[in-house]
Amino acid sequence: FFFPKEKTLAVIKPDAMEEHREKILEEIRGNGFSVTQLKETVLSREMAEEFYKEHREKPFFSQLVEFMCRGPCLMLILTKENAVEEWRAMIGPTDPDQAKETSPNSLRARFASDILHNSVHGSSNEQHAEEKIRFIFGDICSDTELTTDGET
Ligand code: DGI
Repeated sequence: FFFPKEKTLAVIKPDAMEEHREKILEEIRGNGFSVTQLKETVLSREMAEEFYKEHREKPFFSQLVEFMCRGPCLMLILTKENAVEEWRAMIGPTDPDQAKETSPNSLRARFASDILHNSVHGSSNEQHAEEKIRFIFGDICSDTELTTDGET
């Protein structure tokens, strides 16, 4: 059987690293994602600004950048059929108050403290996933490939 695998970028943000990291990793694997790359990084201010450049004009941009570099993040490439959409569903809406209403089992509903400190990131579409994966991990994983389970 050939599965068209899709990749997405997941980030465990600084607020969730100490208390929730292991639980989040366990749930990622439990939901059938393969973690194909993983690295722990403290983002520089420049990297955080570039990572969230789409939000440069937003009133919360400086808070967001500050928060993202306040401690280590765990960056992961997740691989699965329909990975982008499935990881977004697992993390839930941006605002944990909304998440508690609409998706109480989501990671943000359970672990996020507010709309800024919301524990996890997930790419919103395939193009973003590819761009952010290349930005964080370099060019090694930027191709799309057909894989059989367990081999490339
Ligand atoms: O894709 P998301 O992370 O769900 O949401 P996004 O791309 O719209 O926003 C990126 C991050 O910016 C989000 O995870 C937290 C922060 N953010 C978004 N909207 C607000 C916000 N921070 C504050 N303080 N206020 C907001 O309205």
